[in-house]
Amino acid sequence: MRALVGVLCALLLLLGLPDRAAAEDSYELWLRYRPLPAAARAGVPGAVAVDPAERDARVLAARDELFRAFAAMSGGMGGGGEVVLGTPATSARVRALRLDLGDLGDEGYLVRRVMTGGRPVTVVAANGGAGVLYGAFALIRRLQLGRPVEERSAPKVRLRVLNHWDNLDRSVERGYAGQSIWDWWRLPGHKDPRYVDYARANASLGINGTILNNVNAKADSLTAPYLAKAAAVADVLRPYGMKVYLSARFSAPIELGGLETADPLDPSVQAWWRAKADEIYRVIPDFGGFLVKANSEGQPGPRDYGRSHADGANMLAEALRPHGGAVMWRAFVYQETDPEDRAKQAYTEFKPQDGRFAPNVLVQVKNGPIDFQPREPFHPLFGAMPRTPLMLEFQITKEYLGFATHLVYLGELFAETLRSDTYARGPGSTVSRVVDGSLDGHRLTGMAGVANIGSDRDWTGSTFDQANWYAFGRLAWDPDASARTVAAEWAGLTFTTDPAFARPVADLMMASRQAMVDYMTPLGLAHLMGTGHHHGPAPWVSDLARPEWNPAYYHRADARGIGFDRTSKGSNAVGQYAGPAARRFARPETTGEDHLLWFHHLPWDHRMPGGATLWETLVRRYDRGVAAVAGFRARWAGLRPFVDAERWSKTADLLKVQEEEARWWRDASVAYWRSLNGRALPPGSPEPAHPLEYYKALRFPYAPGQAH
Ligand code: BDP
Repeated sequence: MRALVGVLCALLLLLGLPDRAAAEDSYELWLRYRPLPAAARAGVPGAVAVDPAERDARVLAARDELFRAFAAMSGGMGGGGEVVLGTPATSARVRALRLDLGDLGDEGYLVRRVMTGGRPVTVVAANGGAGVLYGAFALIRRLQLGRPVEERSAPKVRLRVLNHWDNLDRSVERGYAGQSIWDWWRLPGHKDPRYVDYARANASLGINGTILNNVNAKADSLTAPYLAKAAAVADVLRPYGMKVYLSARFSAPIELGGLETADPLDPSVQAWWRAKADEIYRVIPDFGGFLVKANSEGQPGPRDYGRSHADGANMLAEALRPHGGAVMWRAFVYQETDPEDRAKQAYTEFKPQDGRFAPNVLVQVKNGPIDFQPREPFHPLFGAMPRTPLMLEFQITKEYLGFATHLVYLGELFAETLRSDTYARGPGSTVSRVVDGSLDGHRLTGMAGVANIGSDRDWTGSTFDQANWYAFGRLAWDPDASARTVAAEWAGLTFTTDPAFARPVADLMMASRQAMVDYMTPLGLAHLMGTGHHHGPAPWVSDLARPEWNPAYYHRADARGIGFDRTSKGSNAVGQYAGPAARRFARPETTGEDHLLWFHHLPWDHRMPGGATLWETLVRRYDRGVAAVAGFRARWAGLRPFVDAERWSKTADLLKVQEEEARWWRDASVAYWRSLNGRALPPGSPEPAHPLEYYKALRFPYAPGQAH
């Protein structure tokens, strides 16, 4: 029997040979299986064995992925023995090895080299099918990177999900990579084969769920035809360990059910949601649950009926509970009628509700208190709601960070938030410990990333934006992972492991986020982007209907100074942080440059630690940002020998645009600040290319990704 399996595998290896002539168009992402260097090829396993009775689709998907990878990596010459994969429950061979899988949970895995019957065997073992799948991808990754194959790993966070802000007409809110990959119109009849590749990519990172539709949800996604479409997607994703979730519109009982109210305490509303949940689980038996944006930016919610967020979340949680589903209730709320500092409103609203949420509710909190800016301090809710599982929401798509044009590696932004110390339970109370549940003993934990995926051939609009999807997945698995290690790993998988390439690229990626902060919003400034589309600088805008839609609301600059006073003399947002963090943010001297103008309004002549004035330092930061991008271009030019023409050129083109746009940001911002303070530029700093009026007159009616 075993011999037969071996022959079959060898045959499949041959059939699975990839088309090497295929262009390098970034479609393969980091799953770019290529022949390994000759010396390493012999070490690639030549056969893959699962128990003949194995029925778990995830184990079978793992087997198929290994076939595919080994065939390509070995050039059909794999001789490094056999891989055995499975769980002790379903595989006699795995069981016989009596491996210690005790601490691996449902999704962890063990990859181990063992000798059985005098032959080397690589075993990929786990307690469940998902773990086997993740272990298989880990084995592939390690072979691709030329690392020893043994690894033991388990995710620290339970729900690792993407949030697609995708509309039913295939437009993507804040999407910069084409249309939605969800072809709702042709679903369920046609399932684009791309969904399988999407699932493979996510599974390779351990992402185990996806919310298919925009948080600004239409009720239609909950109608029977759209549930059938979502079910078809779920069928494709299931073998890759991914669950489907939906964004739920809170007023759906009115819009779909014909009820007069969506009041969460109304029995007819509760019954409607119960019936809806039952209906969903009939077509998607492993449905993950609902994501909800309520009473935020015009969305309906429980507050419309004088009820609390907990009332609303718990009502949905009750409908999902019999089926094992969860509610992800977003804390991104602010009201135009509320004069309170926008940075404070989520905390003010949610903190008092700690302890009131049902056990299957997670409150989903953005990384910072405003809105996915190039840099924000961590959200004060982290650490402030010990009795509620808080899920962290990052934005992978770069709405405020140069769309898919600018090269900005977000791994460092993510890691900066995760390692921030909230001090909520004393030193070491990092955001990562809030999120992984260890700080307050939560078992239901989660991390969400607003997806940057679209129908573009390269998925994310640029090759380097793939790294942000990658980094999100790796950090959701292990929030303590190093952003730099992840960057180097991604570069190795995506291009080449040659250290002469991977190292400088990882350096460039790590520097890219600070460069952007410097040329866009240095020293803690935020939300100065163009109205609506968020493309380019518009710090002068101050005439929009809602105060907090105006950049001027955030920078508060005038002839005398700049910055938002969030100390006790101002909005006292610092008071929402725990002791040592609050003390640090309370004074300019201890706040540090990164968040200086976020927390403080300072005179232009304020002396910075190095002796320069705030104004000089600000201009120098803009200059430094522009210079950094020029440096990235030069570095990328030097890396040309390592990269195929197509991917090299597109990246080079985008870097050129980025440099131009960095200069635009710098020039427009400097011109505007100077129009307020009337000061000269520091010596050697160039004049803006155009007068301020030129920048003010620029319009971008067709910028991508706009809400509609
Ligand atoms: C803002 C986006 C908007 C989203 C909103 C959200 O501009 O399109 O709907 O966040 O997170 O940043 O709900």
